[in-house]
Amino acid sequence: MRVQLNESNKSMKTQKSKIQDQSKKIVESLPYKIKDIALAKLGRDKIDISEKEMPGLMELRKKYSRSKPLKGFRLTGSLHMTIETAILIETLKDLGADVRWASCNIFSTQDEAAAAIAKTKTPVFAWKGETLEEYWDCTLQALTFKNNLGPNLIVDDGGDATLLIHKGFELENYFNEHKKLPKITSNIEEEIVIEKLLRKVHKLNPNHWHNIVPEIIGVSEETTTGVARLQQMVEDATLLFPAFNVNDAATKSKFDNLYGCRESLADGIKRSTEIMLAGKTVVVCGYGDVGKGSAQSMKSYGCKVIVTEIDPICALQAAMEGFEVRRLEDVLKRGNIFVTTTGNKDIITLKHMKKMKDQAIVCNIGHFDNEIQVDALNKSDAKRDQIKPQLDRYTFKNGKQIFLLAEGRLVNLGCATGHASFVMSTSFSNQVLAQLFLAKNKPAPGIYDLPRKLDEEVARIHLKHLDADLTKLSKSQAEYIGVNVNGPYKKDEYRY
Ligand code: NAD
Ligand code: RBV
Repeated sequence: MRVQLNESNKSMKTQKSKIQDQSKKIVESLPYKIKDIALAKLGRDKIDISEKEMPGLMELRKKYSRSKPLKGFRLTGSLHMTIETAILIETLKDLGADVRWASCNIFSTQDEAAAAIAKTKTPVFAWKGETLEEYWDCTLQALTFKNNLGPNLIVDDGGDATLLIHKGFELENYFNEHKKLPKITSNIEEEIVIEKLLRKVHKLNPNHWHNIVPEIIGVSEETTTGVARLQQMVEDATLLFPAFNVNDAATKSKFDNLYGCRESLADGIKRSTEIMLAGKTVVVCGYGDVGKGSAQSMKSYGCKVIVTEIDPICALQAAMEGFEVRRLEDVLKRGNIFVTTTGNKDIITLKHMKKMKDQAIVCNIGHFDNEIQVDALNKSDAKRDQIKPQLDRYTFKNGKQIFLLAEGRLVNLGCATGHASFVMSTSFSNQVLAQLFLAKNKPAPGIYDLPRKLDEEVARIHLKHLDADLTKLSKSQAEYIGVNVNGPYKKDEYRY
């Protein structure tokens, strides 16, 4: 999809970057900020092992490490600081980029991965268990290069780096128009944190975001929710730079979201609770790509799976896979485990949790924690006991107890280590291809998709690793079905 920006934003894009005010640093100069550099050896060992499971990234290194197509580009990443991401970072560096990194979730960092990256003198700002203030400080650190310069390229997951820039830009616009800053009116904790941080930046340099935006070539977005945010910005005509939709590459969403969650959901639940899954009733809210993987996973463990959906097509798919399709209200007393996978808000409310049966487990694998009403639960009369980090037990007044995993944040990354390396290799190969596309083409603002041919290339590389033999299409067969012998083999609309 390609959508143009409105006129005012376009003229902004052509403005020359103003001279940076170097006297006041936007952030403290730090080589990195992580949990413990002594974990670097463990991180490096894990990276060495995982590299063998990430053939796509290794192939891209082989292809491009000599020509260094990302040389001269400042690149900010805001994506879970895991072992797989460490291998992505080292690929981007191998291709020449000057990289700074933060995680995109307060619980998803693998501290050993961050340590291994810090050890290579790459500025990384991430540790497991950040506060919200720390999280947004880390995002700002990742976005701020030497002399207060911003990035040329961004790898985003969920859109937080993109959001901070846009909010900062908007605040400066308000100030320029009204000669004062607006009052903070939000009552959402995270929004208040962001607004306060932006006011701190504004005090140091009232033009900081206007200075850095003209030098941003584009962002590549990893996940469904981040893409939805970008599409909203395009509709509102507020998107300030081009964006590449990595999520909707077939070799991303039809693999990572599905097969990745099929393994990492169970990993998160079991590492956290150590519960026997067989025989349990699991309610999976949402039956998109993540929901399909999650439901299949739980079924394979011997669980009885119930699906909730709003979309009749997805609901019918679930029913034809043999899942019971019900409304959440009607199965609160039946479920032992509840998983949200919708990318939507308020899926499991406080009212729902109050009605669940004793010892129910509640978790979310969607990108943001607002799928479950965690704030309301914390403000309710339920008593909270932390059993261990990312495992909380709530006891209601009537003595009934439920468990909440990862405080409602994505359970596979909060309670385990996210997806396995192989499937992240397909996702991250698309990330690298997107970055190469942005750096080379410097496209006009809009949202771009990966050409199907490259998607097929990503799949081809990974097929080799699984010892699979692909059938060769003959010339006459190709003509008969109307495709090229060398692909692409499907039309853009094909859904897989
Ligand atoms: P999707 O759009 O394919 O699926 C979401 C589904 O939820 C849709 O079918 C939609 O109809 C349904 N839904 C929406 N509101 C609902 C409601 N009120 N009740 C029941 N169902 C409802 O999206 P996806 O690719 O499956 O991604 C889902 C979420 O997971 C996103 O936030 C995405 O960013 C995130 N994600 C997380 C991981 C991870 O590793 N944790 C991996 C990939 C994606
Ligand atoms: N995800 N990353 C990992 N191991 O680094 N695991 C999952 C990892 C990504 C996945 O691509 C998904 O779209 C995103 O996390 C949601 O934030």
